[in-house]
Amino acid sequence: MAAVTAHQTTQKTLGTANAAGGAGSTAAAGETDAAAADHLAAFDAAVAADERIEPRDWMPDAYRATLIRQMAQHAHSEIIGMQPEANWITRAPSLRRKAILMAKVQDEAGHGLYLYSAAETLGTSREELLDKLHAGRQRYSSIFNYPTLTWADVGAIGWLVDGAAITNQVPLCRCSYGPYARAMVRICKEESFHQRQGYELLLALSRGTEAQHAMAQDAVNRWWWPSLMMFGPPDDASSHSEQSMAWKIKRHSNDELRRRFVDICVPQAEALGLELPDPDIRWNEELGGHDFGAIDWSEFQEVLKGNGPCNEQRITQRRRAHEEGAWVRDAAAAYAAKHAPAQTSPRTPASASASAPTSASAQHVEETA
Ligand code: BYC
Repeated sequence: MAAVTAHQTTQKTLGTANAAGGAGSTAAAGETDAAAADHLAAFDAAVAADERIEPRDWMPDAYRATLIRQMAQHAHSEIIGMQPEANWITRAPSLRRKAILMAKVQDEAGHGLYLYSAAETLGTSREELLDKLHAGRQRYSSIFNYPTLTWADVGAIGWLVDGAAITNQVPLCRCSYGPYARAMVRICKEESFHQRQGYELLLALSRGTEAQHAMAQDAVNRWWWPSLMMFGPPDDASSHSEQSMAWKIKRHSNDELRRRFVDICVPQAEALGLELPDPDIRWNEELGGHDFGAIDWSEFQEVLKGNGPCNEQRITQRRRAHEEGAWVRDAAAAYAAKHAPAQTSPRTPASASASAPTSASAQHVEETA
């Protein structure tokens, strides 16, 4: 991939329409070319100096649009990703496993919330993003279009899917856009716990009965290749990487991170006593990493087109959950509206003290009413 500077690439976006709006968007109507050029120069200098771009800073429209696309896709992946694992909550083999799995699935909902909130700082709304997901106009990760056929799949998702997610997301903690980078710090800590629970689950199965070992191996066989696809198309087919890396949204290319992930997994598979389903994996002394077999990119493209094993099921379930949750959103909005005047209207010290909670217990009553 040719090296491109933020300056070279953002030059291309100078003069584009101010589509997204928001506090720090591209050339406001009537802004002179000189002022727009100054903004662009300041933006490029900040990116070059590894400074964070914050919501109220000026940014090129294309930078904003790229962030909204990636962050929305990321948030959608978190909430759709709850489905395959939630499928096993009622059938977890022990109370301990059930409690762990429930906590993990709840964490994924939380990740969605952090990411939708971070995306909102770019001038879009959660409602708008969800509408686009439900209408098929925004994507979610290919990986969640595969079924969870056995309990061992919960382990394979934790080990491989969360493992791939961490490999991809740790560099995003250094993303040039502040709210996204900060959201990723907490998400990565939680993903790390998720990865370990998956590894520990698979280890227990691998060291269990012959049937349990076979179940673990079968799950790894089915999740390995789709996990490699999570990193996105190969570099020469990745339409966004060059620009996103120039803007320091992405810090590494798709192939680079995919190779890093394979290198991490090979010794872990050995320790688990499980095989990775790729006879071509071998150490390459010259590269200082592992070579691995060819990925079936036609399968990836089919999944992206909506033809994966569970695309239909996942989006149908998501739309249904949204519709069935309408009353909760309405109730929350009504509650917020009811309490809004007390929070926003100017008050005299006397009236303020009359309505303010006077003790921790009064505060508790107010929050839970
Ligand atoms: N799936 O130019 P490229 C989790 C699309 S959830 C679907 O390389 P980019 C978890 C791409 O959008 C963690 N589509 O794109 C949750 C683009 O399409 P358009 C999810 C994909 O953005 C619950 C086209 O292919 N993580 O951990 O530069 C339970 C060309 O690609 C995929 C994230 O979302 C894919 N895998 O790079 C358990 C990480 N890959 O828009 C676990 C954040 C590519 O041109 N995202 N496409 O039509 C990223 O880091 C980047 O967006 C990607 C792709 C590396 C994924």
